[in-house]
Amino acid sequence: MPEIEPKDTSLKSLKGLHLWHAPMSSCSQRVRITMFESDRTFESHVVNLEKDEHATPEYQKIHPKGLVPALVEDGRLYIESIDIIGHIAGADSPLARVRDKTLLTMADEAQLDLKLLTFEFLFRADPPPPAEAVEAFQKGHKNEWLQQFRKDFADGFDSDRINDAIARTDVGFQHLNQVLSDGRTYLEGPEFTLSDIAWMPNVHRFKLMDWPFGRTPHLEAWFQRVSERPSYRQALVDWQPEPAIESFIAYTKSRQVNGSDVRSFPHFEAIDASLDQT
Ligand SMILES: N[C@@H](CCC(=O)N[C@@H](CS)C(=O)NCC(=O)O)C(=O)O
Repeated sequence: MPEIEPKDTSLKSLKGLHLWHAPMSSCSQRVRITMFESDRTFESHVVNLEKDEHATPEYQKIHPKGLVPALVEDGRLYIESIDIIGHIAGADSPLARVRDKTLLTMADEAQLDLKLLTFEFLFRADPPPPAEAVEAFQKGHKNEWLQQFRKDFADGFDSDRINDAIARTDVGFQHLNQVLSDGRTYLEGPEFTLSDIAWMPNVHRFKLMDWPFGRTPHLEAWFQRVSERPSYRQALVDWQPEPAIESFIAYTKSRQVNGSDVRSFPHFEAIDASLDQT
């Protein structure tokens, strides 16, 4: 669903590119990388997700699901990060030379597992929000799926749900590793494209959890290459608040010490056990 009719009709009079985004949201990161790689400048509207600014009536008039990112170009509103990056790059650009969109669709579908695992393995580092903030979010945010997700997070996710998300994420990364195993430089071949951009934030995110990327060496080498691009620093790394990253790293270490990190879940335990037997 790339373009939608704005409920907030004032958006129709905006000129140029306007992006509603959040510093550490993976969907926003891929949009900013595309902006940078396409040499586009935009007016930045930061939505503070930690302060639940996406639960305000004003923001939900911009994005009907109350999510980031949202893009307005010359009065036309676009949501869904994969559609947005295609729109920014333009159909005829080298970035858009993506053969069959499989890897873009996979990146889109990986979002829910990335979200669950981010909340579990990174955001749990923060103290739980005060009761008033929880109530205000539940009252204000109209996205029922997100309301339920927040409740599940507060109650503690079921360990099978976490393990299933880990297993699906691993299947995705194994697939990318397989694609790259023919020695290609980028996911679609010799050229850097939107497929690379779509996956850069995901690999970056899982590195914060100390995901075992040693099992997918071609993917690891690809990430090393793409993370040397100026867009990675300027559109992703430079937007991250340093204290948040330090807290994630410390939290990941603490879960490793107490044996509750990503690698301790049955999916990886089973793989490690089978490797021990070979
Ligand atoms: N499929 C959507 C997903 C958008 C989405 O889930 N955005 C996240 C950030 S990456 C968000 O707004 N999360 C708010 C929350 O978790 O409360 C897209 O690709 O744009």
